[in-house]
Amino acid sequence: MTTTRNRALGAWVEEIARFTKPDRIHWCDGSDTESEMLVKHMLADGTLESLNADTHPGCYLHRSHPSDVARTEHLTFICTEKQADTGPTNNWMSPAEARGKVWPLFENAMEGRTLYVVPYLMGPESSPFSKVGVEITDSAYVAVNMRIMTRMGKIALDRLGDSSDFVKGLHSLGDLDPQRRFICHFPQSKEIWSIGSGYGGNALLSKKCFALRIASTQARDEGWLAEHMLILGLEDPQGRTTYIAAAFPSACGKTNLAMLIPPLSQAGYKVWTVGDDIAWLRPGSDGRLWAINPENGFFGVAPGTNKETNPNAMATIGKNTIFTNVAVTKDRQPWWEGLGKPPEGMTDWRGNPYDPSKGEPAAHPNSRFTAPAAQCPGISPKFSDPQGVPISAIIFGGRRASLVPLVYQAFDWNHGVLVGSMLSSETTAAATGKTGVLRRDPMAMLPFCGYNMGDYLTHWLKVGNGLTHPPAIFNVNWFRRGPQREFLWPGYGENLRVLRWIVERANGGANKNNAVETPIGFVPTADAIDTRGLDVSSATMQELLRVDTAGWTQELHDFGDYLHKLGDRVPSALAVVLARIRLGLDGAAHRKTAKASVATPV
Ligand code: OXD
Ligand code: MN
Repeated sequence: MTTTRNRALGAWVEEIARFTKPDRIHWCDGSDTESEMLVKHMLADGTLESLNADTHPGCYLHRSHPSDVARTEHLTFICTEKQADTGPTNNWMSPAEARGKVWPLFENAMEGRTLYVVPYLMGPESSPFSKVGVEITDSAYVAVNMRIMTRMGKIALDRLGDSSDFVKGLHSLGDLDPQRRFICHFPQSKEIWSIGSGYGGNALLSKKCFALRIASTQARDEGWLAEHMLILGLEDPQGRTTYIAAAFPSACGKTNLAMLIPPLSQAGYKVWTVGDDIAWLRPGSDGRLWAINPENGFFGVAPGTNKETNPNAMATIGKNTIFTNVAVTKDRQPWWEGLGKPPEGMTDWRGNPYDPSKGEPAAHPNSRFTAPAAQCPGISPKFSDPQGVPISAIIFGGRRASLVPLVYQAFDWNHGVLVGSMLSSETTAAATGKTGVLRRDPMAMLPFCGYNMGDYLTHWLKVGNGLTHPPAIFNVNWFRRGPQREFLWPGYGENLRVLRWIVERANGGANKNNAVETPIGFVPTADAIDTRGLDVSSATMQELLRVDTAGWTQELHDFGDYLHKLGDRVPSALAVVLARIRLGLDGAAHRKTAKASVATPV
């Protein structure tokens, strides 16, 4: 039985139900009563566990299967007729192969289970830029997470009306065997098939699958950008707010930056959170780039989150939050590494008594919270603005122990696209077991770009060159280390000092007093970043802002090799900018040698 008058949707649900054979079908309306009913069932069957209702009202714990604890990039496929359209950075499967290999796994997969139809809206309710998706899932946990992460239920069906323009996401837990786990994307038909995982980006199909992989292809076709970016508004003491979008690879502190609380020394400034993970950016009729956050909640990494690193996140997750794979204290409070000394008598993320002597973390390093955006104390008043916010600056950043300065500004849009495409980050121990392995991650979109990366970079050039007032583009690196591997920059709230320089540059144009031109871009002058009250010496500041000519020559050489690997669809305009920067570096190296030879008495 369907509860929709939308013919395309009704027919699709019937087709899937015939094949997957659920015991019952439930159409999600997104109401409180429905959520309470789902939670009650999950508490009864053990999918959820209750948490301390005094300290964490409305919060629950879920433990995923221990083999299903993160996105699985090697099992994630883009399914296009031609492999070249998927490109060298994605796993490719032809639609025919997917039909032969993945589709049969759905047969009878929902026997004994409920099929939930989850209609959802990506973006603010009345925004012309919002899009509708429908996820069919056999996981009630997914349904309640989707209710937090998106505008879910009736609101989406109302928006859809009788249109057949929606992204179809089919998800089943299957048997959770990694051998039978696939996450397939069909950009042409705007479909997603995910089987064998109940976790995060693999299962909440609105997020990485739709809002990035499928949306990036829609954006290419429709002239906009779907990006792995936070969005924030920085309000200055005069009450002017400047909006910034920033792309960082996973595990570089995006949520922390999006929710930054200025330290006391920066009183008068305020950061407003518009989004922490995804931005849909559109050229406006005024020639500027406008951004909406398509999501409605935060799916953040728990470990490392505490009152010092991210007080706003801590306030956000105090109620109505689902915790996944965290540890739990004796009095049933959620716990993770970063919250201080482990209390006695804890249960670890697998549900076993926690034994600290084993040296293993109590919470899984990728344990998460799913929390409503509206609960964030710093949520922007523009969060649900149908037009979104105008972006004045775009920031790229990665985790680099050496070479990359604390901040620099690209010369122009095309150079900014090069800077974004050069984005790279050193992996953390938690992710790979090896520290310091450099992973190239153009625009932080390596796992999320739904088409050929060369075409994607071409599209970036096209969108920016069509803007009369493009955002200024910057690169930041909070993670520079000194000789003892100590961090040179304090990071966290103090990053506001760098944001202030960025906003000043973006708003004031070329103010020669606050930057010097170097071969790699504009770098702050020695005193352009406010370091008052910081334990950062001027020598350290100099080191943080130094442009190491020889190091950059090598970096650009290595990047040239990488661009080559991205294939022949990389835009030649990018190679031209690269050559220009290399020439500038050669000139600087030459001037240095000449100066040295003049200075050295013979
Ligand atoms: C995320 C990610 O979960 O980028 O947001 O991995
Ligand atoms: Mn992300």
